[in-house]
This record gives sequence, C-alpha cells and structure tokens, in this order.
Amino acid sequence: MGMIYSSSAWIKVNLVHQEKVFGMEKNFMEVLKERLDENNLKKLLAIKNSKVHETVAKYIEHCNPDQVFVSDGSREALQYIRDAALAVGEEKRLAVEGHTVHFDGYYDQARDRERTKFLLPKNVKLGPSLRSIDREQGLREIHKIMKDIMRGHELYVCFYSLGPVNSVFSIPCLQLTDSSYVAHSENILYRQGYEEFIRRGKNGYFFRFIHSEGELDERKTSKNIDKRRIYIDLEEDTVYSANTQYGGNTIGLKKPAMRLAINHASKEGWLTEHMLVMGIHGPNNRVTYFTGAFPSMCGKTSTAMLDNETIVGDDIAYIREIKGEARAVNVEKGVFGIIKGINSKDDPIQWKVLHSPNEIIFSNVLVTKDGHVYWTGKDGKTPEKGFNHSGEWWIGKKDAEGNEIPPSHPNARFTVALDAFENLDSALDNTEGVRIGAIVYGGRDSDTWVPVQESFSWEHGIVAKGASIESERTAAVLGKEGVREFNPMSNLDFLSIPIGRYIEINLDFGKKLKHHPKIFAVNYFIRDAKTKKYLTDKVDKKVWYKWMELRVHDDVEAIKTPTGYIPHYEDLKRLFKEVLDRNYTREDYVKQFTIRIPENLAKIERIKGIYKKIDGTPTLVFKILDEEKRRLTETKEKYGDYVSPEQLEN
Ligand code: SPV
Ligand code: MN
Repeated sequence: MGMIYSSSAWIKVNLVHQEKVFGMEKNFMEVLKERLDENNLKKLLAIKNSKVHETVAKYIEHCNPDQVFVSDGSREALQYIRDAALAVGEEKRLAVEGHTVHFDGYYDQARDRERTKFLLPKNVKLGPSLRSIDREQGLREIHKIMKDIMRGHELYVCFYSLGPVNSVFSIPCLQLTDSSYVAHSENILYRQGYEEFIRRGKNGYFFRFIHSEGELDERKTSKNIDKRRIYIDLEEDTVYSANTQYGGNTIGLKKPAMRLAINHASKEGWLTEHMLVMGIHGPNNRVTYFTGAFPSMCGKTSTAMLDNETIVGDDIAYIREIKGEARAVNVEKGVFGIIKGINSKDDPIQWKVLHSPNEIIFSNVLVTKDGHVYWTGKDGKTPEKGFNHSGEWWIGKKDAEGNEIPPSHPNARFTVALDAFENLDSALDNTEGVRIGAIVYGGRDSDTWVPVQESFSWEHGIVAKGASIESERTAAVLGKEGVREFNPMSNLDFLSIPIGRYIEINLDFGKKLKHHPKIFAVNYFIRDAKTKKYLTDKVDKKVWYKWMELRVHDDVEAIKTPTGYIPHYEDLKRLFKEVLDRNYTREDYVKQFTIRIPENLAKIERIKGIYKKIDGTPTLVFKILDEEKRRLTETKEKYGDYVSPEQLEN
C-alpha cells in the first residue's frame, strides 16, 4: 500500500481485514465518528496508523465506555486526567499541595501471579513455570469478561514511549484504560509518546494495553476481583487486564510491557531486565554506571536512591550492545516505590521528596483526618486511627481472617516522577543510554552469600550469580512471605520465553561485547547463623558500591575465594571511614565475609536440580556450577566448612 492514508480504498481493505480479525459490526471509522467528539477524533486521527484506530474503535465497541478522552500528552491533557481522578474519586486530595491518595481493594494489593497468563498458540511452549492458557480460549474468556465492562466509565486513550523517545531503545505504547488512576500513574511514570506515534506513522510495532478496573464499590475499588485477569498475547503485542487496580497488574507500561519486551528482546538480540540503573561516583569525579537486579522489596529502590550517587532508574532497564559496549536506559521516568520503612535517617532523599509539594500519588497508606499520610516504619508515632486500604482503621483492627491490619499495607507505594529527586542523573534521557560498568545481582538471602563479591567472568557472573538468584518471598506478590524462591536475574515473574533460552540469551549477549561490565553479587540480608541477627546495616551498601566502583577500574586488589573475589579488610576499613565515618572492625568483616561452604554447596545442588528440569538449559550452566562446586569442595578439604577471608588472603 502507498503512503496515502485516507483514501477510500484503504478503508475498504481495512474493513475486510478488520472483519476477519475483530468481527466488528461497523467499520472502525464509523465507530470513532459516532463515539468521539470532534476534538478527540482529531487528536486520534493525527496519528496515521490504522492499527491504532482499529484498536481504539474495537474496544470502544466492546467495552462500551460512556465517554472517550484522547490524551495528546499536552499539559491540558495531563491536567484533565489529574482532575478526573479526583472527580471520580479514585484519588483524594491530601493536605500537601500535589499529593493525592489512592486505594486498591483489600485483596488487590499486589501482582496476581495466579491470574496472570500467557495466551499460547497451540504450537508454542514456554515451559511449566510460566503460566499459560490456550490462546483462543483465553481470548474468548477475557473478551467475555470485558464485554461492556466500561459502562459508566470514561475511557482514556493514552500514548507513551518506553525508553527515551526517538531512540533505538524506544517502544511506542498505546494504553486504553478506564481508570483515571492508572492513566495518571502512567503520566507520572512514562515519557509521553503521542509525538512518537505521529513521527512513526504506521512504521514498526507498538505495544497495546487494554485495561478496565471493572465495576467499582463505594470505596472506588474494583469489585469483581474473582474476575481479575491479566492475559498476555505475545502474538499481537497486547496485554489485557481486568477487574484490578493494583499498579503491577494494571499499569500497562510497567510489568505487563516487560513480558512483551522480553519476547522482542530475545528475538532482536538485546536484553529487558528487572534492573535499576545508577551512577556510582568514584575518585576524581569519575562516574561509573551500574545496573542491578533484585527481586521486588529487596532493596532495589533504596540502592538506586543512595545519597551522593545518582539515579537513572529504579526498576526496568533495556540493555543493548552499541559499538561493543553494553548500554542501558531506564524504560521509565518515574518511581513506583515501596513506602514501608522509609525514614529520615536511612532514606534522606526519598524522605525529602515525600514531604515536598510535588505531584505524588500515595497508594494504600494510612490517611489521618487532617489529610496527612502515615506508613509503617515512618518516623514518629503511629496515629491512633485513620483511613487505609481496609476502610476506617484503628490500632488493633483485625481483618476477616483475624489478622491485625497494619497502618499501611506492606506493599503500599508512592508514585512520583524522577525529576523530583535531587540525585537524578543527567543521563536519564540519553538516546544511547549509559555505558554499563557493572551489573549487580542480589536477593533476600539470610544464610549463603557474602555481602559483596565479584564474579570471575561474564559467564560465571551470569550463571553463578544472576541465574542462581534465590530470594525469600515478600509482600510484592500475593502469597506466603518468607519462602525461598528461585528467581533468575530477578526476572522470573516477567519472563515470556523459556527460562533456558533466557539464560542463553544473557550468555550470548556477552559474546557481542568488546568491553564487558563486571558482574557482582550482593546480599543485604545475610544473618548470623546463631543469633539470626542481620550482619550488616542498611546503609553499609554505600560502601559495597564504592568498593565495586574501584574494582571496575582495577583500583583495589581483592581476595580470591571459591565463589568470587571479595574485598580486603583494609580497603573496606578505609571506605567505611570515608563514606560512613564509621570504624569498621575486623570482627565484623570476618563474620560478614566468611565463606559458608555447606550453604553454598547446598545452593549449587538446588540450582542444578532446578536447571536439570528446565528444557534447553545451556550446558555451560552445569559446567560453571560444577566448577564452583569443585572449588568449594577443595577449599573445604583444606580449611573446613566455614572459611574466614583471612585464611584465603594469600
Ligand atoms: C515490583 O514488584 O517489582 C514492582 C512493583 O516494581 S510492580 O509494579 O507491582 O511490579
Ligand atoms: Mn519491579
């Protein structure tokens, strides 16, 4: 077809096409003309992409909203959505200028793994750990659930870009949602993409997200959560989400988009990772960029927010090879951060932002009568009463299951744009991203890994660190907390390709690089085996990052252990003094950096056991794990089960 867009021949061709694909009763132009007012229609038609128009028309017909608003990303459009969130009651104004609060339903407080599924065509297999449903059946089910689901609501049609606009990284996204809260959140978290859609016309692919919060109760929370579904269609780059409001299920560009992006990345030779991106500031004004993967609620945001360092992103990174270097962008431009535990001492930067007049959506926190917010772990006394995700709340209130309800939900969050932070790195919008000097992997591990160690090579880092992450479960997903879960690269929840293939892609990515980032593993959660007390303080990570930064440039030596290189005491002692003004004792060092051989060996067996069951695991995985096992066994024979770093020093 030619480039002339609005010819009648074009409409005819598409009419036929659309009848085949969608089974719509009217042609999509008729629907759009009927259901959009002149201004909104004009905004939509400025984008010369029939698939955009078809999608909007189809879901207007199918979901049947009362009204449609097309956002062109202008200031007026953003204001319109902010106002709508307040008018509808999905958000309420708080005492501080720009602050609002939103509540999700009592049982809609986290990502719903059970009801998040891939729609799989008959011939495609993803392996048993990725939930799926037959594509035809799933499409029927979700469309049945979504029939007329937006009745009584307004539909917001929004355009965004994942990654900086007009760059090799950017992926345009079309979001349809009837939740003003979701649209508002996305306006804070993502770059506007209306202009990008106009620029691209019908070239290239884009992601589609169709969300409805469904019927709301009197508290404006989704009522029919038994019909909650998040269905992912890789064939059409589309995610459907219904009867839920919680951001991890609904904010299309966040975790829904990650699944679509991992699929594309795997075919196009780049990586989509659950990673922070930050600048660590070394000697002589040197900035070294780090990416870091941690499962949810394991310190990813607090790492990205370290004071005296700079943040590019705290959740999702796209990584591409450009001229032999690994380069990363933040897919987002805002933070959907955990609020629990944020206090003025440990988190000065976040604390300041949360107390300044800014555009912030607080979700599932406690709100007092005077319009102030409180969260578990905040400085000061817990208010006697207030309003939270359970409705009216007072100290000691219990839920239907007899559990005491905390003031704020453990997965309560705040949504704010990154430009509110004084530590924002100037590279946020670099169209070529930042050069990655180091990749860090970490999990919630109470008994195995030392606080920081450097892997021996790209392959060793990918296999023995990234692909071997295990983490004790947190409140970020529905289910029992504390259970140790395998979570390769902290990305398991978001994988849309078989695990073995994903590991292989990570290994292969290294082959393209002329300069390899160093790969480190950290553990912020190591405990004393007897007392069970944490062996490190929350702020100690500042020192680990400074040490890693020096290692990237070979500025300090390290001790070779069976699992990786660890710091010398003297280097840490100096850094603790410089960074935290603390006297770091040899005794603490030895406790923290003792190599726990039985635990490490047991872990290798667990990980090998898991990979043996995974089809397509690269053989290199077993080779590297066996080598690590051999090193550990030899060291054990020489020094015993628990080996102090001093024994390995020479
Ligand atoms: C996470 O849980 O990893 C988050 C929040 O970043 S969510 O949007 O729920 O995924
Ligand atoms: Mn995350």
